[in-house]
Amino acid sequence: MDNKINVEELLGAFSFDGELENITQLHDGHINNTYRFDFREENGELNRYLVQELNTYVFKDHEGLMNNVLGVTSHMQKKILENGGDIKRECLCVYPAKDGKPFYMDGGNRCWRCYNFIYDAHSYQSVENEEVFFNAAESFGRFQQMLADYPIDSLVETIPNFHNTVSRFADFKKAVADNLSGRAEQVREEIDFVLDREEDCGILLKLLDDGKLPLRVTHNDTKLNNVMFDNETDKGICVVDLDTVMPGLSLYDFGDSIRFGANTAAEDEKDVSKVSLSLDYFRAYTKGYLSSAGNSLTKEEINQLAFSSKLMTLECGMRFLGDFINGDVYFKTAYPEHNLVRCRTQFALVADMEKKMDDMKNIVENCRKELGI
Ligand code: GN1
Ligand code: MG
Repeated sequence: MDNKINVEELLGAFSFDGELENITQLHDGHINNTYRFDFREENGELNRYLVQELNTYVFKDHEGLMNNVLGVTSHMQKKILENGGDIKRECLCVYPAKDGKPFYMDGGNRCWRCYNFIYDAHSYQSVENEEVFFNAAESFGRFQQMLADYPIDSLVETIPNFHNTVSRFADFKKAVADNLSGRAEQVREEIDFVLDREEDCGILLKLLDDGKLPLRVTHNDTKLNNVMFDNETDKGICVVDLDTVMPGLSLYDFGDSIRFGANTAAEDEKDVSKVSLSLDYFRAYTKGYLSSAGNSLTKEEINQLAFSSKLMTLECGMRFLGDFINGDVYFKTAYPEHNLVRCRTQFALVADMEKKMDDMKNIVENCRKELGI
């Protein structure tokens, strides 16, 4: 996506209150382009909006996606209001375009949407202490609880087979076979790392097929920076980035959180010796998640929490490596080897989790007992 935006056109497309004062690009995600628009009213009041360009290469069905987002946010807003909460701080709110649609297609066929900007809140790019991660877990657990009674069949799959690790594995093998960028030869070791773990890819899907794991409404992109934390209390107040809310396994959400947050290094750390799984962070997240969502989880879901962390890390690494081999067409990259660096951190983390799998399972078991679940 190109970075130029036609401000005049966007000002005409949505109803903003006040005079435009400032536009700031926010650089959090790997997929969409995000801006904060600041408007000043005559009485001095500042109104901030989150304006986002949806990546339509990644999300082919923008209409279905925005209907999902409208549906789940309305559902959550009702619950938040019933609990006396503040929807503009605890939930994303879609501000429709002037034509009433939840998005706006500009003259260049780019898709835009507008949300409330969550005030007095911040996000984290990495876990700073156990409490932060515990609070993130509580937020994602609560999020799942709020959507537990949402009509799952009304959701479209915004990216088909998003966490289907068997089809991800097949896509990966195809990327290697096609070798569109000609880069496959230089990453033989990384390719073999994935191929050696084919069996892991089918484990959760087999449990789902056998009726041993339930399908739920899940977030599917539970990175730490998709939670907004209150500036005063540092509690997680709002889960954002709802583009991949779809039917899925609770384990996808748990595992992906661990992948990102319990890594002692950044997702794109070049020195892989810094990468490891923090068992303390793993424990903190497990406690937070089980204390908010634990009662509704089945025994088998709890049994698979540790394994799901490894599987989601493997999946993400395989996606980064596949994209590197495809020529960096999916994830935004800041330099040519970026996806390769990212996949190496993921594989180093998988290898460390394999060593620590028994410890991780014991932690889950102890947390479960402690909480009486
Ligand atoms: C993408 O957009 P962002 O940065 O929250 C990706 C996730 C990956 C993540 C890796 C729609 O998430 O699946 O886990 O990057 N989102 C999509 O950092 O592909
Ligand atoms: Mg995001």
